[in-house]
Amino acid sequence: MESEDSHTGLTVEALKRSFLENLIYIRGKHPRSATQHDYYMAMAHTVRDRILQRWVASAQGVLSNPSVVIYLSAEYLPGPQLVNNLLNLGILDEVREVVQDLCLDFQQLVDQEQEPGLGNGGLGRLAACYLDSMATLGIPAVGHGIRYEFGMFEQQIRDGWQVEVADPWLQKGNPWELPRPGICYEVKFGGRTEQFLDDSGRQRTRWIPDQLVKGVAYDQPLMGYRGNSVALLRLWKSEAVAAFDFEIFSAGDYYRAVEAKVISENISKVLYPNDEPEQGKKLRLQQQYFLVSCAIQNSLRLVQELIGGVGRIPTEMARRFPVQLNDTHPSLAIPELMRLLVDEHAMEWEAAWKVSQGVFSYTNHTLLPEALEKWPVDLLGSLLPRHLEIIQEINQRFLDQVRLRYPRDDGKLERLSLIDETGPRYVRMANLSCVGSHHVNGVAELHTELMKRGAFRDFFELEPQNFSNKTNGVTPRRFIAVDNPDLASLIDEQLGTGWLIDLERLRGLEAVAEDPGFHDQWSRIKMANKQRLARVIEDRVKIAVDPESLFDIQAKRIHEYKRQHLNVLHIMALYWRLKTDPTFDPVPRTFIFAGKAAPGYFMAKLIIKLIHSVGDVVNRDPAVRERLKVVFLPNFNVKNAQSIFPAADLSEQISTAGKEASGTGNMKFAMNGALTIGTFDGANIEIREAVGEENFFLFGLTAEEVAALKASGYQPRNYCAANDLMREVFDLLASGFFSGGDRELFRPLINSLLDHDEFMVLADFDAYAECQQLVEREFTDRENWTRKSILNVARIGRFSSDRAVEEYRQDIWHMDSPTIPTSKSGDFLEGLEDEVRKGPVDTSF
Ligand code: NBG
Repeated sequence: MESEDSHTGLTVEALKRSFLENLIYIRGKHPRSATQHDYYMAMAHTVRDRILQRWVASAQGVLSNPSVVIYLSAEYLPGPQLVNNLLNLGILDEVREVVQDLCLDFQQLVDQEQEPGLGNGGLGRLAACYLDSMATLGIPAVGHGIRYEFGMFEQQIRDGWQVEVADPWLQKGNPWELPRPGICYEVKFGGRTEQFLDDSGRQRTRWIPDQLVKGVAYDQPLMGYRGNSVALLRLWKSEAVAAFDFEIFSAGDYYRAVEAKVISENISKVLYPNDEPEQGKKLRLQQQYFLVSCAIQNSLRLVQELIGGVGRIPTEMARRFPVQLNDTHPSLAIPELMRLLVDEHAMEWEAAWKVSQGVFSYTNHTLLPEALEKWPVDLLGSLLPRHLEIIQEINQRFLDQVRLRYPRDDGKLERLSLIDETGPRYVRMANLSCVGSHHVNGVAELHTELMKRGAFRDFFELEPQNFSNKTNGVTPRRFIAVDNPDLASLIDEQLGTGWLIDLERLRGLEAVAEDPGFHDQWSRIKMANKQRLARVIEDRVKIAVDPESLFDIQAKRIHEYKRQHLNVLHIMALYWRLKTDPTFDPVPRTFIFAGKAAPGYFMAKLIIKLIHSVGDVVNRDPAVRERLKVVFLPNFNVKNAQSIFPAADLSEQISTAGKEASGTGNMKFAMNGALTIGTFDGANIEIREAVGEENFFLFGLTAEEVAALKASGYQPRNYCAANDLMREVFDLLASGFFSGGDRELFRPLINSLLDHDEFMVLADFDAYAECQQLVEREFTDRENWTRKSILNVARIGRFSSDRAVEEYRQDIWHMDSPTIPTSKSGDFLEGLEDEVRKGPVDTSF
C-alpha cells in the first residue's frame, strides 16, 4: 500500500492501517498499553489527515479567485468533532467496521472527546452552524475567535443547586487543532498617544502602549458535508511577547518577569458567562480587543497577500472580504481597522472610513437592555487610548451629518451618539456597530421589526435600506444526521440522500404523513430515542422514567425571560390537582429540563433549585401514580443535547413575547419531530407559519399585548387572586411544602413574581395551562400526533443554516455563487515538489 493512501484513503483497509499507524506514530502506544483515549486520538488523527488534505486543496482554490468571509465571534460551540467529520467525509460505516473488526466499542471511543465549550448558548452555536454551512456551500470563510483555555463551566448539581466546575477542555490535548506559532501578532494595551509629522509632512498619531501581548493562531479546519470545501476556525491564544521580559529579567526582577507572562496569558484564559452585568470587567474588554486586533491584523495581511498590496485595499477589500460581526462583542474591529489603515498604513480618514463601512456588517442578537453592551469611557480610554480617540472622531463626524438632517433635534442626537452622556459616560457598542457597518440585521422577523421600532429606531430612520432580517437556521448535518441517525436513515430511504444539503426536500415526507407503515417506522424511531434518553437519565440522575410517557422538554439557558418557572408552576398545579382530585387522570408525562444559569444570576439558580425541589417531592409521591416525573439533566451542551433533541415529544419555547430574539433550540427540536408549545415570539412565529397552525401549540400574550399590559400598570397579584389553582400553588410553595418546611428558600422568587413579574409569567399562566390540556388531548390520539410530528419535519426545511447563509451571501456579503470543488483523484502529492522549489506566496493561510 502506498504511504500516501494511509493518509487519504477512504476504504476500510486504508482507514484501519492509518488508525494503527497513528496509535504507534502519534500516540507512541502499543495496543497492550493503549487506553480508550489513545484509540480516540489515533482515530481523530486518521480523520484529521483526510481533512487536512482537503483543507490544503481548498485554501489553494481561494488563491485563484480571492474572496473570503471573515466571521468575527467571541463564541463558538462546534461540539464534538469526530462523528460529525466521519459523516462529512462519508466514512461513518467504514470506520464503524474498522472499530468493530478490532473488537473496540465505537461509542466508547466517541465518548472520549471533550467538546470545546467556547460559548454560552445559541449565539455561539449559531456561529458554528454558519461555518458548517459556509463550508458545505463552498463559501470560503475564516471564523476568528478566542482559544479560551477554560470554556463554559461544567454544571454539577449538589443538593439541587448548580455548582460550577472549571472546564479544562484542552488538558488531554486537542487533536483537531494545528498550532501556528508563525502566525502571530502583537496586541497593544494602555499607554498614551502622541501626534507627529511624518516624512511627507502629514500630521499623524502614534500609540505608545504600556503593555504588549502576543496572539498566536490555532487553526481548526471545519469540513463541509461530502464536499471538498473546508472553512477555517482560527482561534487566538494570548502569550507573553517573549517567554521572559529580558529587560526586567536582567535587572534581576525574576518574579516581575514571570508575572508579566502570567498577565499576558490571562487574556485568553476563560470564557465569560453572559447574563451577568459585565460593565467594568476589564479583562473581558481586553479579550474583545485581543480577538479583533489579531483578527483584523491577520485579515489585512491576508487581503494584501491575496490581492497584491495595500494599495488595492480601497477597491478590493469590501468587495472580496466582508467582515461579519456576530453581535457587538467584536465591534472594536471597526476602530481597529481604522487605526491600522490611518495610523499604520497612512491612509486618509475618509478613504479608510469608506473601506471600513464597506467591509463590516453587524448582526444583533438581543434587545434585552441589560445585554446591550456599553463600556465606561474611562475604562476604554485607559485600555485603548487610541481607539477612544477614533471612536470620538467617528462620533463627531457622524453627529455632524445627523445635525444637518435633523437640526434642532437634540433628543435624536443624544440617542444616536456613540457615547451615552446621560449619566456616567459609556461607549455604546451597538451604536458603534450600526455607524461602522453597511448592513445591520436581526435574527427573526419579529426581532427585526422590534429593532426597527425600538432600540434601533433612529438608526433605521436614518438609513432604512441598511436593515434587513435574516432568520436564523441550524445545520441539519449535526442536528439530524449526527444526533438522530435512525431518523436520517428513514428519511434517506424515503427521499434519497440529497435532503441533507437541500433541506426543503423534506417536504417530500408530506406524501407519507398519513401512511400507516411510515407512521409505524416513525414512532418506533421516536420510541427508541426516548428509551435511549431514559437510559441516560437513569444513568446520570438515577431517576426511572417511562418512555411511553409524553416527553416534555425545555432545554436552554436558564433565564427569567425564557420562563422555566412558568413550566414549573404548571407542574406544581398538575401535581396539586393529582393530590387533591382522585378523578383527575392526566396523560403520563416526563418533564425534562436542562440548561445552565450564569454563575452570578441568583434568580436563575433559584429556579434550578426549584426544579429539583419540586422533582424530589413529585417523583417520590405515590399519590402521583406514575403520572408525573420531573428531571433535570445537568450540564447541557452540544454533546449532551444529542440524546435530548431526538427524544422530545413536546418542545417548550415559552419566552415572554418580544424577548427571545430568535431561538434555535425551537428549530432543533422541530427537526427531530417534536411538536412545539410556544409563544408568539422570535422564530416560533415563523416555525408555526411553516409547519401549519394546527401542528403547533400557540399560547399567550403577543409582544404588543405584553407592552400594552405593562403600560397599563400590570398587577401580577390580581392574576393570582383571580385563579384558585394558581393561588393554591403559591400558598403551597410559600408554606415550605417543596423545601422541607423552609419558608424562606423560595421567597425571593415568589415575591418577584407577585410583586413585579417582569416577564409576565402570571399573565400567561392560564393560557399556558389551557394549551397544555390541548397538548394532552392531542397526544392521546397517537396517529394524529405522529402525523403532526411528520409534518413538522416535512416543513422545517426553511430553518436550515444553509438557507440563512445563502441569504447573507446574497444580500449582505454580495458574493458570487461559489462552485464547490470536486474531489481530485490521483496522487495528491503530485506537483508539490515544484511548489516547494518555488517558495511560499502567501503565509496567512
Ligand atoms: C441569542 C438570542 C437567541 C438567538 C441567538 C442566536 C445572545 C446575545 N442572543 O434568541 O437570545 O437565537 O442569540 O441568534 O446570546
